[in-house]
Amino acid sequence: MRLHDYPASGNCYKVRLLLALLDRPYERVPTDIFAGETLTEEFGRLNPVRETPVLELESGEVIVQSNAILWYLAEGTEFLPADAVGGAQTVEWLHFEQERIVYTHVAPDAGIELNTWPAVQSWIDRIEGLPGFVDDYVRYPDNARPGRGRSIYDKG
Ligand SMILES: N[C@@H](CCC(=O)N[C@@H](CS)C(=O)NCC(=O)O)C(=O)O
Repeated sequence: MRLHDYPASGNCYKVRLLLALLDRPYERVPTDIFAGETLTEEFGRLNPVRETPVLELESGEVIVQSNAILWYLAEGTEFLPADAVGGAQTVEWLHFEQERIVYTHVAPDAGIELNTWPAVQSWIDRIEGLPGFVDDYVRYPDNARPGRGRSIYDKG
């Protein structure tokens, strides 16, 4: 598997985290979203929306949208309950995360005080205690500032 990945993206971090928790090998393809690397023809063929993460499977199939990638990877593991309520609660969490959190590290910037959300904090504590947990999320570099780079947000 090949993951097209931006280190400072919470959406990419979620995928790296699940891959680490599942101990799945993969090739990481660093993609600087603020250096125009999502604006190339090659990247546009992978994901016409020009966003990371993108997961390329060995079969050649491509999965985009971080939560779709998480769902694919989690299938058949303890991270995706097989029962209807568990599945519904997983979808609930994935939507809540995209709407309000975009992984925990950026939540303070999104105006949410995580420590006032006991369910979120207990989720973080549980995940951080799992074997294989990695925290390789990095802060946005300088070229992410408005006017400094080339991305879908700022074509320069
Ligand atoms: N809903 C999408 C959002 C993906 C997204 O916004 N990706 C950002 C990084 S977090 C990106 O690659 N942006 C491309 C750009 O800035 O050019 C997902 O969850 O995968």
